[in-house]
Amino acid sequence: MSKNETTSGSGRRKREAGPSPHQDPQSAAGGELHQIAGGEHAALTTNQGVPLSDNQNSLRANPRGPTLLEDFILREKITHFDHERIPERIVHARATGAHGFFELTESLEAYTRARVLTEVGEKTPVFTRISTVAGGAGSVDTPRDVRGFAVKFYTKEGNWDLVGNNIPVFFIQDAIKFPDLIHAVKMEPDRGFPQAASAHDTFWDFISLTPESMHMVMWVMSDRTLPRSLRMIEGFGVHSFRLVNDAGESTFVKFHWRPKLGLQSTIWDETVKIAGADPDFHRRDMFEAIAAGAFPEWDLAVQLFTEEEADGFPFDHLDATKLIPEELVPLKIIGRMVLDRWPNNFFAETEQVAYCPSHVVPGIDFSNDPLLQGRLLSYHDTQLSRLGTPNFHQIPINAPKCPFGNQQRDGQMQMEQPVGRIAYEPNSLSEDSPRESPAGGFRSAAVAETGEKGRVRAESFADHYSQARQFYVSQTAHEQAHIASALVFELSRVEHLHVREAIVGHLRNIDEDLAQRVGAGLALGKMPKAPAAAAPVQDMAPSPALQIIGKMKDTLTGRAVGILIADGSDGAVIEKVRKAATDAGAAVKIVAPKVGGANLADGSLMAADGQLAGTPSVLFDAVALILSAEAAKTLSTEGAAIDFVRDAFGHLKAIAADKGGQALLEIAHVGQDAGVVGTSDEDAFIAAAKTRQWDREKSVRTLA
Ligand code: HDE
Repeated sequence: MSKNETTSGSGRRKREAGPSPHQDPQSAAGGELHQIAGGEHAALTTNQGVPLSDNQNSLRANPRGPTLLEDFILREKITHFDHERIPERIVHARATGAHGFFELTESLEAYTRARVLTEVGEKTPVFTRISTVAGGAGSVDTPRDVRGFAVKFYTKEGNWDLVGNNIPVFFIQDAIKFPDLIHAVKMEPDRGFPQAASAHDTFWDFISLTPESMHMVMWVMSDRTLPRSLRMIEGFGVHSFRLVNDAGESTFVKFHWRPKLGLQSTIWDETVKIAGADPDFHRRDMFEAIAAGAFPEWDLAVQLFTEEEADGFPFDHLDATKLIPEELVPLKIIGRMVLDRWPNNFFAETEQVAYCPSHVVPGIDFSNDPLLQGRLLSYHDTQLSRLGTPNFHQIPINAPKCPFGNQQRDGQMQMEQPVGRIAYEPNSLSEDSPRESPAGGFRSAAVAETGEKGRVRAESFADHYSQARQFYVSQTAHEQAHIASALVFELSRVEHLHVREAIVGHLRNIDEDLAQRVGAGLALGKMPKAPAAAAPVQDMAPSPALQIIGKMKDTLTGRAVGILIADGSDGAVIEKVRKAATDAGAAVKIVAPKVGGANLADGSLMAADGQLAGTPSVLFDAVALILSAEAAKTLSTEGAAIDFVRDAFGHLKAIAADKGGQALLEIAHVGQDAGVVGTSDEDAFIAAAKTRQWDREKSVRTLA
């Protein structure tokens, strides 16, 4: 093709408008200096500002000859492309990020001088990044995994990063064990798999030799690690931090995020299928919610306690494998976070954002939790490697939104141009160079430290099983069955029998019934001996706040209903069900065998939001089947239709069906129960759609 035949590219196409939830595009595109005379677009240029005449063809010696080395345009473009990737995060590589604000509703003035926690009504901008842990940046959104929950508050006194997880405890007690934990869970080094999965030998081998991980293991095996939406997870700062007031007095604090939509998880079989149906399930959900103005929201709550109170707890709060039950120290809601703006650019913001637990502001300080202490080193170090320069704070997503400055200089990618001859402090040569702030500047809490130096674990960290037991006994029977089944699934993937046995041994220290169920699920035959516990296992009072089912909200807001239609469907029934679900707050999507739509009984054409084969019922919280008898017959040989109804039933979802819909249910051998209702009773459908039909589960799968 000769140059003149070129048709695509920089030519005359308008920029795509697209559904964009951006509300505050910061960057009016550069390049206005290069307007083509009479043209409507800015000129496409090299990075040196040279306008391009042709972006489709490289420079050839002749039309069929070699490409010339002198083609600086080709070289610049390809070289830049070659360097587009930066090292992905060693953990938490896969994520969704969004902008928003934190609004304080309750002052913590008595406890802290941090203005972000004392100025009621103040809206502090935030950037929040929610991640999986084990998988690479291109892995799916829905493995069984912990979710990272990192919030950067751009406060008036500098950036405060609250870098937490959706589980309030962690696997290990000391930072020195972290590289081993992560190496064990990541893909095995000789084979390069499994990706984003803990169900393999090296993870469970490490866990079997690390009894302190047992509490976290209970959480990870629960449906907490299978969230329905990132908008429906809790967040926890995990460690105890300190709040420090004007008088220099400090109080311990644990931070909690509570989702407005309540908690909701998927179930394992559903999660596995979602991964295939939509690898970006969570990212898309957040994008669509923000685009629709249904802004994800969380309350920020704190647990406050003194050193003396902590001394009375039956565990050590400096041990990150322990939580403080809400029944012991109640949660106090102090504000809310709303995520209302999708990033302008995924790489510039979600990828380049650099969180560090060491980023605190005056009035917030650290505790001696040895895991936290290690994190204070790790995150800054990892940013140096990922972003390649100590100037990463100058990248817009990382830069404080308050004035900042010091005498640090130079380095790679220095974007500032300091003026004058002063690059040190103190100095007497400059009147306006930055100085210390003795009154308002950051001061560490004056905590007395005594005792002997040594590589030791505090005796108060020795109890590894009591809170694991408390978590398990606090769950509903359905949730307990899911935990037992998850353990059976994961351990069934472990090739080494001694590792399976060792885990079941630990479970015996947690709950004998759980251990028996898992032992039976693995067909162990003889139950292994429980290892000696380093501290007596205590029976702590059950804490219903640890459940998911107990925290599910009676609402369809944030949830989705899928309506399966085909040629001959009744339009009036479709509209009735659509209205009922929409009125109840659900997002409704029409699914049809062909994306162009279906010819309804009255002859009209109804467009579909999704094609049946590509829009399985796992993408919805409840489904309606509105079909003619003829269509039900046609769909009887359509695997996607059979899976649609079988999965909806198997995943414990409400199903509304008209006569044709019922016929399809029969063809698919799907049973009947209180969650399967006629389309004439919208109220019954909506009520059933707000929950899952938990009692159905025993009729559809064998749980441990
Ligand atoms: Fe992290 N962790 N971590 N972690 N972590 C990182 O920092 C580390 C831990 C958490 O969205 C890394 O920027 C050590 C607990 C989140 O960008 C790295 C230890 C908790 C994120 C790192 C822990 C977390 C990270 C990798 C044991 C919950 C993603 C990339 C002492 C409270 C933040 C990066 C984002 C990321 C180290 C344990 C949460 C390597 C050494 C406990 C949410 O620095």
